[in-house]
Amino acid sequence: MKIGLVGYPGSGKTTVFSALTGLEVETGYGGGKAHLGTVKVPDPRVDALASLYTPKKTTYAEVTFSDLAGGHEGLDRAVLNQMRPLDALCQVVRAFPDASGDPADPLAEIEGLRTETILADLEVVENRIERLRKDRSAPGELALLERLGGELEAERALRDVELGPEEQRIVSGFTFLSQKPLLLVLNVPEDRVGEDAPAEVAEAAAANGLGLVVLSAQVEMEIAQMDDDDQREFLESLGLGEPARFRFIRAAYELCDLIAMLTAGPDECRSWPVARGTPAPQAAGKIHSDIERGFIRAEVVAYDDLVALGSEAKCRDAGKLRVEGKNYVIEDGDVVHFRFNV
Ligand SMILES: Nc1nc2c(ncn2[C@@H]2O[C@H](COP(=O)(O)OP(=O)(O)O)[C@@H](O)[C@H]2O)c(=O)[nH]1
Ligand SMILES: [Mg+2]
Repeated sequence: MKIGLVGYPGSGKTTVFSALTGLEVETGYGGGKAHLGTVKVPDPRVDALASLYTPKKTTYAEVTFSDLAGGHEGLDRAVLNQMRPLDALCQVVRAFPDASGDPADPLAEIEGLRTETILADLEVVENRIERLRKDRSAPGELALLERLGGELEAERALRDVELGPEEQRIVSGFTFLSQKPLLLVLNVPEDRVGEDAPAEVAEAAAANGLGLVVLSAQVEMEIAQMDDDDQREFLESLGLGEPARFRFIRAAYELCDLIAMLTAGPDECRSWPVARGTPAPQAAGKIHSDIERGFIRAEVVAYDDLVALGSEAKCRDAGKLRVEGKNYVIEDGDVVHFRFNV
């Protein structure tokens, strides 16, 4: 899963990237390089399992963030095209006055990216329609694209257009930008970290059906560079339980429609990223292809039950340990042992 930090120049993308990854990369207008970094997804459930099992190793799910190159002129085609291979987009929106004193206009940035992605998609749709009208090879696809073209002209993002499974299949090859899951990240001034988003920004997010995370990239970067004790002390002084970037990483993870499958034992406690709706054998295949091939059954306890009762043995006694077959769909927070045979 690759999640892109996108947005206007100077909105704070590279600063957010540094805060997330701990990598020191050049910010500001000199920082025109693309960066990739892998980040652990903080999950208190994994921490709780680790204190229950005291395993040799504790492993969190990971996601990869990319900070796109260039874009000094705004959201030009080169920048938009870099978004195509990404699974999801997080738009960093500037809400702090920049060094030149330029006031922030978060609504204009949100509307700007929306418009640019819709226009880029419309261009792709129109080119394809023209081709299909000439060669008459795919009437079904033509009809679908004409419908999507109408939606885009009416300024609707494709993520808001309902598609059947077959339509979804046709559309998936186009890497439409306005169809990608999108999360808004409002980058606020240092003295507003504890506050809610301004009402008009919250309303814009809600109207577009988008998630919204408020943080200060500057503050998050400073926190990320402190040692653990200083971090804890600093967060307490701000009245915060955890850095805002943890909330952001979890929201970005959920944006990709990933859930956490948990495994626990004396060797390792671990969270595995699994696409929502994955049946047990395929989920087991994330751990090892042998387990998928030789899948017999999954023994499952819900995380909440395990933590409430304190051990798998107690879950078994209380009838909370379920034995599931190959059609079982893994749920978020399932703690699983797979039985298999190779
Ligand atoms: N005051 C303040 N400055 C920030 C914040 N985030 C980024 N900046 C500054 O804004 C400038 C542009 O940031 P950068 O991360 O390079 O933006 P990008 O062009 O979106 O990658 C840099 O000088 C940053 O130090 C913030 O939260 N507060
Ligand atoms: Mg940058």
